[in-house]
Amino acid sequence: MKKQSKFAALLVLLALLSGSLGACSPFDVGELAGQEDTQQDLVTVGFSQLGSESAWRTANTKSVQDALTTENGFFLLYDNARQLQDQQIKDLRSFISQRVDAIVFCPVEEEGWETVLGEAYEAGVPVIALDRNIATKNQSLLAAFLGEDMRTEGVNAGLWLEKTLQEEGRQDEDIRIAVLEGTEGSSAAEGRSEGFLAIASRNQNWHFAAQADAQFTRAKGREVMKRFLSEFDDIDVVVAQNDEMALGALEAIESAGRLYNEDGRKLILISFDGSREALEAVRDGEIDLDVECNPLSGPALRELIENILSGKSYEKVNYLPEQVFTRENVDEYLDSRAY
Ligand code: GZL
Repeated sequence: MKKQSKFAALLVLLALLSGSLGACSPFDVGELAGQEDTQQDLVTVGFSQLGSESAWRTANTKSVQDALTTENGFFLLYDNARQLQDQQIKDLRSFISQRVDAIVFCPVEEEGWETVLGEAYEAGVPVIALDRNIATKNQSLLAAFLGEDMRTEGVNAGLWLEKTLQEEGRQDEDIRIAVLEGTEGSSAAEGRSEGFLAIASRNQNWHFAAQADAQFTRAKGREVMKRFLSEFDDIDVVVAQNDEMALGALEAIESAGRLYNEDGRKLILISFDGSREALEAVRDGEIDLDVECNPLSGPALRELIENILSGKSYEKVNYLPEQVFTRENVDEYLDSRAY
């Protein structure tokens, strides 16, 4: 498309320079011209990924890269912002200056995007929020959202715990809950907390003994859980807002010998994502519930971009299918787990 002519011209110029400097150019101008032609047929997408903090994130990045290939008609510019919102804002400005056809980003936090998204809007570049969403009143700043319904994930975790405690006859027992929260200000952490709280608030016997940001990482999950265990000797439930933190917490719990209390009652461990490694812990009776959060959004993202750019109708808000995993159903899904 029009935007690639500038990029292709640069390629031709570089090739001519390398030719005139006597360097052996890896391709002649003719070949480049061919590349220039194909370059112009590709849809250029700028993709700002928030980081690589979890198996979930790695699978999400791969899903996008596998869908937005040159064979599928895309030229993908990719950047990993390493959990830094300032870097993501720089990424978006760089994509705008390169006049890409569309921008996709996984916003590391909900707030702080109005200015740069306003610049994209003025430049006529549609922006899709992927995976996580932003908190803005001006919904025209985003062409669309494609991701997961984090609040429903939190509600599903709360409903499962409520049902499980009732089945165990513990609906009136004091239940002490520790929460390992994801990145502060992220829609994933906010949504899961809000959904779980909606159920917790109707169970007066549930008490939040401790909660802390463990940044969606295994190391922080282990570190924070170790601290919780040293401060509290009566935690009944741990809610980890992703598998990495749950697996880190499990290491700390098991090394402290606290997976079962002195009465032989198991500490209930709830997680989110549904990664293979965590589902193996569900199968082994260590994690009790894993609420799926689907990272494989590449194919749906490709269709959404094509619809936006071709003027076809499309949904502004798009959720991926998700379910919950327990010991009762995990075996039928474990082997086919893509991540
Ligand atoms: C959720 C996603 C979260 C995952 C974590 O959609 O943003 O970020 O639950 C990841 O594993 O770090």
